[in-house]
Amino acid sequence: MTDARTHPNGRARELGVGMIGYSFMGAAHSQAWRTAGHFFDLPLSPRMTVLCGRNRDAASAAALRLGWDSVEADWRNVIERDDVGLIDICTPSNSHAEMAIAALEAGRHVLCEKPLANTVDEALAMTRAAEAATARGVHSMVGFTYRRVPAIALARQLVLEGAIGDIRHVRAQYLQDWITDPGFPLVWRLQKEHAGSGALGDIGAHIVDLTQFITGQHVTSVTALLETFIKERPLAGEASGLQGTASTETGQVTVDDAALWLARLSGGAVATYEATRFATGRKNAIRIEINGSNGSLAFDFEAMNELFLYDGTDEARIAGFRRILVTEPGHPYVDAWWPPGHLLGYEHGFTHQVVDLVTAIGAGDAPVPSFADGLQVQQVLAAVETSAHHGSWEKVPDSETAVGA
Ligand code: SOE
Repeated sequence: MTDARTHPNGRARELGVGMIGYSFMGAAHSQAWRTAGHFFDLPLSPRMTVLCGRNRDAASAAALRLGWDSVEADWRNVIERDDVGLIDICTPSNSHAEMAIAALEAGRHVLCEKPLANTVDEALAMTRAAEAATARGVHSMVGFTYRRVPAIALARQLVLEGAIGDIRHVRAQYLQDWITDPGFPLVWRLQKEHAGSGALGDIGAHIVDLTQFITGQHVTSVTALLETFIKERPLAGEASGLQGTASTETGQVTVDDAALWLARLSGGAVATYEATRFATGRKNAIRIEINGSNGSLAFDFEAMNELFLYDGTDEARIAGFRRILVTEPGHPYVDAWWPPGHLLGYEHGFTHQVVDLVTAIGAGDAPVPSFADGLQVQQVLAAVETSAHHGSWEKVPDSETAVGA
């Protein structure tokens, strides 16, 4: 069942949203729910019905700040509410499976932050629940938000149109530096029981999804190494988003600080991946370069409105990487925003994610990336971990086989 009452303005039915979690991702998702319907024509009108957090006082303060109508302290109550048709899961990844499966079984659409889960088994159970729910008209999506950055969506269009020919090389890096200080506390993202893995799942998952999205090829095998540079850190006092205060006691870091791997892709391309939170000076640099038989593409999220295209058919005298400022009305998602050259930012990807999700739900279509797509990324992450452990080349199982198993 979905809550879809007629909107007072008569234009679109309402879609009641219940969001669980309200930290960094919760704030980004709130911005998207607040904004999407004001800039894009949506078939349903999202209503920010309820925000959920275990600490009711903190959740109430967040609801007020972020624009939610009401508050619940127990996520099970959110799923039961008949004014909620969609559950948005913005909690640490160890809680995703239980929440998403319960929500889908209760007939609520689900948007779930990445990585889909902490293990392949959890992701598999979520995918099975999602596929059963789809048959009942209940939809789900995993939040690989960066797909919705206009320059990334344009890169995919160009590759699919054959602008750079056959893909030979994929080079992907996700570089951050927010834990380089050994005094930085042991926040949940550094604990395996909460986060599943470190840089690998938190940011490596994004570059797996992005490279597969842009190229249309999936990772078939990997060989990897993982490194944890700082093995013990002060326990966290207060933590919020990517910040936290340190206590005097210390604890073990149980995840990777950096993950590097080589991969083969299904269409014959070879790839290198690097995900680290120790790239001093790089704040949120998602760098992707793709070399094809006729040209290349290059992107860096720290200049997210730009895409570089090298056209190998250009005369040598004038050949070179061309900087495309991806702010033209004809570029993906851009028409709804500002005049050319008036740049978009980090939060726009989240708004586009809501737009794509609500558009698909309104049309009765299955949104992408699906939980099955999230499972496939999880299988790549698992193969990276196994490879790093054994020093082996690991095949990534075919996710359809895994789901049907
Ligand atoms: C922390 O590394 C983080 O917030 C990730 O969890 C997000 O997915 C990424 O978008 C920004 O960095």
